[in-house]
Amino acid sequence: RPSEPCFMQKGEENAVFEIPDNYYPEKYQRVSNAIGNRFGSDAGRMIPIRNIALPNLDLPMELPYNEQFSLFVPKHRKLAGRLIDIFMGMRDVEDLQSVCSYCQLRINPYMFNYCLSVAILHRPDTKGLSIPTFAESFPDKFMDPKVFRQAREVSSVVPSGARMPIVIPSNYTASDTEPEQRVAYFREDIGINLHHWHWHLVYPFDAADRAIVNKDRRGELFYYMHQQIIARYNVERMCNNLSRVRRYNNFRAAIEEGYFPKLDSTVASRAWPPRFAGTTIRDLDRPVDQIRSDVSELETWRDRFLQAIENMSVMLPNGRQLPLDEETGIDVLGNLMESSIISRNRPYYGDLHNMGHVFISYSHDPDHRHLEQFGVMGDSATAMRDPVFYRWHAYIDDIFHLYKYKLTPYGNDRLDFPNIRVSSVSIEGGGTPNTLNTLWEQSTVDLGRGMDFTPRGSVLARFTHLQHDEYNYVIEVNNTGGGSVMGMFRIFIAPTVDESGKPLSFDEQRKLMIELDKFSQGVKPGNNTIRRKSIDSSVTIPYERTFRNQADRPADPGTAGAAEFDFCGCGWPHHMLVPKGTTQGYPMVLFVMVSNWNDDRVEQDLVGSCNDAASYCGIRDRKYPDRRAMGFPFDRPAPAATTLSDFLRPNMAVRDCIVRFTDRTRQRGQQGYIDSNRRQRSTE
Ligand code: CUO
Repeated sequence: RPSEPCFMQKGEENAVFEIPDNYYPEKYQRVSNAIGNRFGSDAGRMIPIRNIALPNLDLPMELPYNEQFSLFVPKHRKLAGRLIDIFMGMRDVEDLQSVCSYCQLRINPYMFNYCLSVAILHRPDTKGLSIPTFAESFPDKFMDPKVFRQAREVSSVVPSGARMPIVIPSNYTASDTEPEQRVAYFREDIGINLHHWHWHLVYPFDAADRAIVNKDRRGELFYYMHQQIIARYNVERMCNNLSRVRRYNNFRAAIEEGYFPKLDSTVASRAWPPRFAGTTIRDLDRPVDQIRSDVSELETWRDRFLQAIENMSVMLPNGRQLPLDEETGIDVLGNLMESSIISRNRPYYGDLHNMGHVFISYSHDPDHRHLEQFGVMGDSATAMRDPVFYRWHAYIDDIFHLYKYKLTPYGNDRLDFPNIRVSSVSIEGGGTPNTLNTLWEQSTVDLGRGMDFTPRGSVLARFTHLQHDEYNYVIEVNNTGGGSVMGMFRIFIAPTVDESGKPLSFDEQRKLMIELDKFSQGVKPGNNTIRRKSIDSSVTIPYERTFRNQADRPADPGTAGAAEFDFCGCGWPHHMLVPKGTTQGYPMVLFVMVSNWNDDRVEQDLVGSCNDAASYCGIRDRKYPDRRAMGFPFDRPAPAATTLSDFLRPNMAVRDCIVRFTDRTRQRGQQGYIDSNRRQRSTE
């Protein structure tokens, strides 16, 4: 679309750029006037684009316009790195606008969107600029293509004001015969996939400018954010009568799980390839992607990791050894594993995690004989849909755990908080105490921006997702010291029994601990009752931020909420804070620990930065706001503790609670329910 604006101000959705004729690709130059007139007719404001001497774009243009783009493919990474440099290097916003206008119809749209997003996020003069959420720009990565056919019909037949939302079916990728389908609501959740895409946007692993990659504790955050995904997924599986995910640790064995994504790429005009059950990864030789790698290479890299952990030291390129200490070891391993450009030795430890994605995503066509592109595992916006994502990341996670097993367990000096006693923790909500309630909810998202049809205007689609009733944590803390102190409150939840109903050992349970919240709070001498709302979680971002619905956007375009950009789009979607539970009530244990904020705090100014989902995403331009290891106190084993109660100290407390799921559907913004049995299950 020649007029698609790169940088418009809020409220200027109708603005149209006046693009110099020579910026149009040759095939359009003769008709550029007609194109300008067509889009200009409903324009609110014409914005002239500066005609500048353009940088050399040959390298990024090597990726064909109509192809998929993957950060995991080394060649694509190289092209994207170059384009990010170009965008970062433009003198000012006007010049950036010019080069964007030129790129718009020439550069692969997925790569263009990614690189521009990274640049906007990191250029000092564009921080705070708003760009459309990825689900609006590329809805084809998130939902059933049938929706788009309907959307086209709706948009051409029904006037903008009278359009009813299109219903996106849930549960459409497999039948109930496939047990994995029981957790499809998690894997295919739009908010979860958006979070994952945003996370990798905020923490790119490749760019010529090291500062973009070299963020505080980014390797450790790679480990922790994905560890939490696995913990959450495992709990979700256990709620659905499935066992915890099996690691994909034998690269020669067939992958039992198949996945048929039922997504179409509108850019590539292709369906995303499926992976049949029982597929084995094979040696890759795809000259078109400049990939040539044998499965044995993955095994070599894996063995070197295991060796490094065994020795607790990493081989450096100069032959010296770098000890993996307890402070920074996990960060070093995370950067080696992903692997990012700040890997301490990429030639030796290779590209294990990324190439795992690549091998799996090309397993249906490893030598390109069928001219197929990669499967969903190749794209951070779609990877979490596939059951194998969790098998791969469970394996990656296991390697990190091997390192954690080598560390000295936390002693009282690290766990205690003298004079602070947590006498109880509980949950209060609308109904029964210590009960968390979950249900289905229907919400709307605007597809208008990602649909290339006329007339323009919003096209709302309605989708169903898990939701919970909001609740409060109530924590009773007694301070027997002489003065007020600051405490860091760490709240987790985990299942109590395993798949067969047996109580979980401490070591199993700690790996299933889901972080729910973390906050600092003053504790005065004597008894304190602390109430904390679930909606204030440090893990999640509100629904409005995940989807940035037109309807939900703040009314005043000048407010911070409206202007905050994609860093703030990173955060676990709030509607997925609580696992689904079961209709009978799934037993879980809530845990709270108060640690000494004086030991944990990081001195920094947080004014103006979006810091409300810091647990999994960190804080923009700041240090990770907690000095302890991520996942503390459950990141290390505690051999002395057989059960969670053995582990407890006076400054910790637990509460048995249940998560009760009700199979009903609520409309977002309404209190009432509609009966699930009457829920519309398809768009037909
Ligand atoms: Cu997020 Cu494998 O790192 O997908």
